[in-house]
Amino acid sequence: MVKSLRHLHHKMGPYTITYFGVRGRCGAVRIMMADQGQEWKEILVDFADWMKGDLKATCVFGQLPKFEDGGLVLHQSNAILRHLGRNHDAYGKDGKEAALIDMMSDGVEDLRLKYGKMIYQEYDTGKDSYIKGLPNHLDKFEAVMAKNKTGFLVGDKPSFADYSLFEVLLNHLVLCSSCLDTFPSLKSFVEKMSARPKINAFLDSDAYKKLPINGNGKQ
Ligand code: GTB
Repeated sequence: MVKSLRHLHHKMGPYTITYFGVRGRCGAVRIMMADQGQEWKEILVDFADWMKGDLKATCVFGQLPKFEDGGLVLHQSNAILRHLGRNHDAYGKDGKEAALIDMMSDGVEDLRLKYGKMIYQEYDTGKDSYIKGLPNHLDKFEAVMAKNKTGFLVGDKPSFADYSLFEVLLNHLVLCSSCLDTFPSLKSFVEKMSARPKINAFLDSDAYKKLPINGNGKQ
């Protein structure tokens, strides 16, 4: 057992993130690595450099983030989160939990996409109606969180879906500081996740605070 764990550990890292100087699609990845006590290297890419196209040409889907785990090169932020989930035992205790975690992660992705569309395409005209419609999305997560009773979406410890939900909720609290007031389980989830010592230290670091949430300065 000890041997196989050591073997698993040996396969991890060093981790490197290559991304623009924003939280964006790496916010949850960074919070998860911080909470798992994992160190990583950051390569921040200037958008003007990116526009030259050389790095883009090497990216599987022509986009960042790029994540490296030793010789493994990954793109797609949710694939990165799942990989970290497998590496750090944050992907459920069995196949059924893993399936539920996938479901919740896809639900977070749906919310992330709506948020991104509002931020990048219709901030000035769409922000108010987005905030008005938000309870209709948040209540689904509230119901799952309230039903599970452990303080996490699935099982009794954080999964990659929890880190993703936590990060998207932090962004929504910046958009609308009262958005969780009617969702006690989500509010307590954010408070408890924020208070986890390694997350608390990371959220308080310059490395985190210096990065804007989004690439266009809207939040
Ligand atoms: N599904 C992919 C994932 O989850 O990883 C989506 C990745 C994605 O949208 N990447 C964007 C990208 O590479 C950056 S995130 N865009 C460049 C391109 O397509 O050529 C959003 C974003 C936009 C702009 C900045 N910025 O200017 O600093 C930062 C982040």
